Amino acid sequence: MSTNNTKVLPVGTTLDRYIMHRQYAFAFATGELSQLLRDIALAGKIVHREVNRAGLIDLGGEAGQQNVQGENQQKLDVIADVRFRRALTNGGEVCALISEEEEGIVFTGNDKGKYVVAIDPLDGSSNIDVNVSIGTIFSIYRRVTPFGSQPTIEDFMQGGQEQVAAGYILFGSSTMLVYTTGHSVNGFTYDTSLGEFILSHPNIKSPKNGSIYSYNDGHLKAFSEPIQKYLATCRERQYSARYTGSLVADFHRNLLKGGIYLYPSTSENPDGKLRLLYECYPLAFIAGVTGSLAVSDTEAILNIKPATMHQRAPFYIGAPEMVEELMGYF
Ligand code: FBP
Repeated sequence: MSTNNTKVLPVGTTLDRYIMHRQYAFAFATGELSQLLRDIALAGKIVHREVNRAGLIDLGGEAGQQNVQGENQQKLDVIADVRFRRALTNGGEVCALISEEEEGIVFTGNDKGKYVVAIDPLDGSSNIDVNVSIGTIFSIYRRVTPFGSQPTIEDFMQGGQEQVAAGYILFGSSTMLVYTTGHSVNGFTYDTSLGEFILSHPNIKSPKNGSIYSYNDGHLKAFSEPIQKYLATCRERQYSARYTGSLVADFHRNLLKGGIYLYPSTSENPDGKLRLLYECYPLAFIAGVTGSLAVSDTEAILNIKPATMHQRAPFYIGAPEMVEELMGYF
C-alpha cells in the first residue's frame, strides 16, 4: 500500500480530476470508492436543482407523512431521499444504505457492491421552506459481510472509526461538497455554469480556538448544569451566538471561522436529538481530520459503540480548545 499522497491540488481542480488523482495515490485502489463519490456528487447536483426551484414548482411544504423519527416529512426530504437512493442504487458500488427518512435498511440489489452508506438526505428540515441553508450528510463504510451475500445490520454497526469516507453537501449561498477519505478535508464549490464541483477550499484545517457558539437557546433551561455554566462563560466573553437550525450550516461556519456547536441532551431528548450514524459520526470523522473535536457527554463521538440504526447522542463539535474547555466543566 503506498503512503497517502497529501499533495494539495490547486484551487480550480474539478472534483472528477481530484478523485482520479487521489485514487492513483493508492496502489490497490480499484475505483469503486471514486465512483461512489461521483454518484453522491451527481445526486447532489440534482438536489441542488430541486432545492433552488422548490418555490417555483410547489416543492415546498409537508409531504403529508411522518418518517421513522416521528417527524413530518417535507416534500424535499422525500425528494432528496429518492434522489440519493436512486443514484447510489444505479451506481452499483453500494449494496445497502440507511437513511434518516427510511425505517429499515434499504437493499439496493447490488450484492456485489463493496460499500454501505448512512445518509441524512436533507438536514435542517425546519429551514427548507424559509430559504435558509440546508444540507446532506453522508458516511461510507466498506461492508464486513461477504461480497455477493445480502448485507446485514452488522455492516452498519462497525463504529465511527471504521468509516472509509464521510462528507456533507451544503445548499447555501453556494452549494458546496466537503468530504474526506481520512487524509485531508477538501471543499468543492458547485459551478452551475459548468455543472462541475470545483476545488475551492483545499486541505481545510480548524482554527485551534474561536468565539462563536451555536445552540438552541430555547432549550437552555433543560440543559445540564455543566452545559449551562459553559454557555454562561461564552456569554460573559461576549462570544457571537450563531444558530441557523441547520447542523451542516452551523458546523461548516464554525469549522472555517472557529466555533462550537452544541446539541445537549434535553428533557424532550434525553439522548440528544442528533442521529449518531448519519449526523454525528460523519461530522466527527471530518472534524478529526481538520484538527477539531467531536464529543458526547462522556466520550469521543467516534468511540461510541453503535447499537441501533437511528440512535441519538448528545453532540458537541468544534474548535479543539473550545471543546476541551467545555469538557472541563463535565
Ligand atoms: P433534521 O435532520 O431532521 O433536520 O434534524 C436535525 C436538525 O435540524 C439539525 O440540522 C439542527 O441543528 C437541529 O436539528 C435543530 O433542532 P432544534 O430545532 O431543536 O434546534
